[in-house]
Amino acid sequence: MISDSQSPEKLHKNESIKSASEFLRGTILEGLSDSLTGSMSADDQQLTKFHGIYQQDNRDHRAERRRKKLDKAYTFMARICLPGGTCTSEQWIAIDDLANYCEFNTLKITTRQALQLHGILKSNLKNTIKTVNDALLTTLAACGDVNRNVMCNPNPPKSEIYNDVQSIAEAVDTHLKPRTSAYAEIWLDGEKIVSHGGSDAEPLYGETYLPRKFKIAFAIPPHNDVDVFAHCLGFIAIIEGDKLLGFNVTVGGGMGMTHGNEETFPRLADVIAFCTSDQVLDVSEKIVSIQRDFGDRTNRAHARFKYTVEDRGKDSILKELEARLGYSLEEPKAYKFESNGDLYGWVQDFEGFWNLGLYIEGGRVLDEGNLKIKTGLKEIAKIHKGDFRLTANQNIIIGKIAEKDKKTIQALVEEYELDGYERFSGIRKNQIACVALPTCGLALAESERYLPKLVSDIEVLLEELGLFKEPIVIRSTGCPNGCGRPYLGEIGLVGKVPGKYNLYLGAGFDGERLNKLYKNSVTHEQILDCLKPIFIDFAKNRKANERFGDFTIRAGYVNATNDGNAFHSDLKEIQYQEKS
Ligand code: SRM
Ligand code: SF4
Repeated sequence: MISDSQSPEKLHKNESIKSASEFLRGTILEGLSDSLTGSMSADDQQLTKFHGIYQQDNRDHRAERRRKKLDKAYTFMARICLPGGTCTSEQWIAIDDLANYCEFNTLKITTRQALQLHGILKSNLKNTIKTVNDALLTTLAACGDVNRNVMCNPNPPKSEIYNDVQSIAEAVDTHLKPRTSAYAEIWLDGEKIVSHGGSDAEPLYGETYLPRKFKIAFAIPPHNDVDVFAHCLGFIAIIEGDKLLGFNVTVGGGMGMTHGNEETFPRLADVIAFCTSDQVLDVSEKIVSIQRDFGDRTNRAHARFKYTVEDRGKDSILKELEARLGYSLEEPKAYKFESNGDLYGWVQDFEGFWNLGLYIEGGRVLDEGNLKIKTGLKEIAKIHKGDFRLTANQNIIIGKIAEKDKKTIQALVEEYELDGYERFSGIRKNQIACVALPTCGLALAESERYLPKLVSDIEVLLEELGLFKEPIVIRSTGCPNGCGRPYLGEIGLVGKVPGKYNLYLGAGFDGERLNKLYKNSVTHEQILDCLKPIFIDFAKNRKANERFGDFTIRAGYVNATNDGNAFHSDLKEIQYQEKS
């Protein structure tokens, strides 16, 4: 049901790439067998995203290669879906082994509980995807204009309910997967199926799929570690005693924006209704269908579901949802979030198993110098009989450890120095950095390679003020797309140009309030200059238990972003003033 304003001549060119692709085939197979180039055609690069694959190049080498008149050093990134961030030890080992054949030899734990392999040569792409599938995992729909990896609170289960919520999240993930056989055909030597109709039709998505990417998360209060309000569609578990009553439904969250274009903005989702567990699949499917039909297919900068909700209003979305469901939903129920960070250390779950939350800087699982995170986690996987759970803050939980295995795991954690969480500052333990350079083609500035250094300098300030252990959420991204959800950081840094960032303050510690621009385009030194007096003020004048983000608003440094869409309004003086 595409409206008149979306007449074929006005549609974005990606729409015709999708519709001409025969359900995501394009000429990917031909491109893979072309050994003259390490790259794929521009149209196929749009299509491989639906298969979880991005063409990239190592930007650290770009200038030198240009000087030497060499083509870019093309490789590919593959994103592996792990609904709720969960995988087995065997699966971890399989992906870890694959990383050994990639340029960077790392695993990246993403902010959406998936795993990324960076630096795969085209000639090794098929084998990589096949191996992922042999491990009973998939890259299908990890990216592209479809529903992505469904997120779920990975905290140690306090009751069977936590496992139930995870199962529901997995069911939604499966239900919303594209049905095309192109994936099997291209990567798994599947049989070629003539498309357009027959068994290869996409009953939900149709041949043009969604206007843009779509994201879903499940949160179990009081933990909002998945940042449920940053998602297109969210489900907040409502638990009474030992019963899962159902879920509050949230719609219209998203982070991405463009510098200098106020028509683009991060937006927090609205809570519109309550549904029972049995209704979740239906609600998910119908909301996706609403976005399929009403989302803007003419302008990709305005195509996310958050703009559909913003433009049409949440009440009209609820009305349309109920019309498509054929029944009414109940009013939302009360809930309370306390934080969007992770739990670290040993926690026992309701079955008596132990779970160990480990801090992984920037989510980057690597061996470098004395650092042996990759080897350490692999050694654990070799003996670990439980599961691995990736968190939305790019960390990892070694889950379901039997009492008798606890000592052995702890010994490995100590041997490979994975126990840093015991010593780290509160701000370090609450940091997120997106990938950015050298692999992200959209990065304007460093992020993953920069934030830890900034945090080290900030720690010096905090230590002097007795705030070393204070949990403060700090997030950075190399551009305004928002992959590290920086607009939900009590301190947010968003790259503008190399070495310069916009500095945002004032998000809620519980992930329920966006931050606000405090200073425009500041350097490393200027960021520290800006933060120092605020930290001093905070140390001296905070109220008992007051969070840093709340304080920056009460003390007048920034205005609060009270509405999900009021990010750009009420800005105070934002230019950085040199010290006189
Ligand atoms: Fe993202 C594009 C990395 C989570 C918003 N994101 C990209 C690309 C693929 C760059 C590109 O298009 O060429 C980045 C690849 C970098 C690399 O080298 O690996 C990239 N995004 C990531 C990851 C790996 C960041 C991380 O350090 O963990 C996260 C992978 C998640 C996953 O497993 O699926 C990641 N991206 C997010 C999030 C956070 C979230 O979903 O909770 C957001 C903000 C939420 C949202 O979607 O609104 C996000 N990524 C974007 C956008 C902006 C979308 C928009 O609405 O404007 C882009 C650019 C685009 O889509 O055009 C983007
Ligand atoms: Fe790349 Fe920007 Fe996303 Fe960072 S926020 S990974 S720089 S697209």
